[in-house]
Amino acid sequence: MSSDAGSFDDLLHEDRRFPPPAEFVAQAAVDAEDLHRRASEDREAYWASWAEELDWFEPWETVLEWDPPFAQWFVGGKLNVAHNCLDRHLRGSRRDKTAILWEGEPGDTRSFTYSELHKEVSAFANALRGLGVGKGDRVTIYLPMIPEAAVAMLACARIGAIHSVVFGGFSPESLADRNNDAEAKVLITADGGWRRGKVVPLKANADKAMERSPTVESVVVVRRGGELSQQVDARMKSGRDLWYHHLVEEARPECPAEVMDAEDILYILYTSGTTGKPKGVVHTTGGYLTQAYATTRAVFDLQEDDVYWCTADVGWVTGHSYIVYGPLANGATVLMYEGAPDHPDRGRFWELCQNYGVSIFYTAPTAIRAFMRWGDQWPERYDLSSLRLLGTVGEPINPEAWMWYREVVGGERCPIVDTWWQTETGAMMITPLPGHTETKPGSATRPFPGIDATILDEDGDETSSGYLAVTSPWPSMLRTVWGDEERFRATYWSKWDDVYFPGDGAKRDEDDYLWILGRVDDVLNVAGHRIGTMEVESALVEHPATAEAAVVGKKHDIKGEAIAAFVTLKEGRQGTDDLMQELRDFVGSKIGSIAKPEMVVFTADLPKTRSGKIMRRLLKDIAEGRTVGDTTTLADPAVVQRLQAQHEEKG
Ligand code: 7RM
Repeated sequence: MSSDAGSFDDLLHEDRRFPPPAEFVAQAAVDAEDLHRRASEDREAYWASWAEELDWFEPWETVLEWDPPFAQWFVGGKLNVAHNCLDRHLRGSRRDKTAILWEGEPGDTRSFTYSELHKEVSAFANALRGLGVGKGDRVTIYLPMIPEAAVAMLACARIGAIHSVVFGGFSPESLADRNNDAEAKVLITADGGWRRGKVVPLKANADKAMERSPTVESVVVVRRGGELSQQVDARMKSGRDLWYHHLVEEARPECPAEVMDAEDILYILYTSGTTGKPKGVVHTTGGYLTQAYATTRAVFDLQEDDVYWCTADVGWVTGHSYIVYGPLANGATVLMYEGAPDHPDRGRFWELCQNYGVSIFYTAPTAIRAFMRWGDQWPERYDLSSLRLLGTVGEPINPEAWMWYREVVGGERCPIVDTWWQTETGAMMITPLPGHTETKPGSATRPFPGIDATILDEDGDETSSGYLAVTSPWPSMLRTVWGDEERFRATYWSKWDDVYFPGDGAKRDEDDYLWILGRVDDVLNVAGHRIGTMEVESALVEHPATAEAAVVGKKHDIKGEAIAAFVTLKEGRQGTDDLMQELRDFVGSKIGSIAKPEMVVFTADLPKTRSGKIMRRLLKDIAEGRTVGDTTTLADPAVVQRLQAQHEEKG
């Protein structure tokens, strides 16, 4: 687990309570009691009533077919996600409502009304069709946080192509792995993007990835502008690379939306697991959109004139469900920001909130802890009175950060929704409803109406402290792992019979509130990003100096967890500071900067059980400076003593 047990006991003694503010109770976007009642009377009819709020070309015949672990929702129904996010809003006054407000890191701005976005998406969808992309083909999207990221996703959805968005911080190698696993036909990237005043060279990375991406036939390049464009211009490979703006200029702006089955795939999103190879989580169309739509409306209490900002990157699931699909299906005005929160200074987010009149703000605990550390003076310098609701996602939030968020950002008036969910769940699962739920700092409270989540022990019996479990299928659940049904079964459905295992530990308090404690598997959560220990280990052992490597998470004040690597070297190699730096950079180049270990410890041996399993628990104790617990199962207990002495020496 990502934190030590002591703090969880403290959490359960948390007795601060925050009832929903009266304005939220009075004007809530949904009637929470009605939702709960309908969900408990007839769960399927309840979800169907949410689905009915969307536009369907043809109605479904059956709400749910459950053949564990395979669920089909809204069977036989036909719809198109882009149609629901765009065309549906063109009939009335939303036509000229702002869909996307965008600000680049350097301060440049753009915006799209729903009708403008519809036109841009349709033109690009035609362009993709022109490149031979059809229904079911895969398209990789490797873009910065610019409007074209949303346009590209929606254009794929419009023609029934399956997108696979790869976070712009991933390395060329990670990008190539994902291109190959999905057998992508087209790659969409940009000349570059801005991050902390520097250009992220996406096209150069894409070029490297293309050296071993044999299935990719065309590379579409968005001109983000800046000094890089000219260099990129010179390197456009004829017959392969195409400028986005040329394609869109030449394309017709009308493009009929493909009629998709409710169970056709909308996207693949790669996420880290317990092996060295990320999994392609598969989401489909009807159920996914229904739950993304429902939770956006209910959890954010979305009202027509809200300005909504989710600070995630579209490269993560939060960006998929809560920047693009959920908000746009609701006809919301979404703010998108390209860059870092501390550029040009640490007030940037609050300046954006003030300037755009942001009313709903959704971010991650790691960001909140960083803001807290930077000091109250930054938020206090700006007028944040437009904010009315705050959200968090990505990892457990400590009560101290929760209280700071409430007081300093939310002016003690904004309810906080702590939303638990995963790439695999597609949409929020456990969360307060702001006009209904009394909140407690650090608890995600209770399941969303229509979600059956509980806590089970190893044997599948209910307990108040154990593993989080989801006991019934839900509309936006992952359908499989791309190309690896066995892994889908093994990872999520083998712990108990027909019950989903999310990989998190949890506790239930006396009010039946759930407290999510973090991962119980070998998945780290570094600054809200999922990284598999095995992924980092595989990268480390690819370095010629490394013999063996073990990676653990180490508690970190801001990031939640930081990566600690224990490395044994090949005969004749010296564990120097230079090599330490080289290994860190090596992991960065293999996976991406987010995976760079913060701490590298060279050791002659790793602590192993007699059957040869590395005892990561002990390494974690060492990394966090704790006295090492039970070592009786170790093959050679002296290894740990040596490591601990070495660690203490270093301080
Ligand atoms: C949306 C997202 C999923 C993992 C999940 C948890 C952790 C997410 C919360 C949380 C405590 C929360 N997708 N997690 N939200 N833990 N409270 N509100 O983050 O696939 O990248 O990560 O994140 O461990 O399993 S994800």
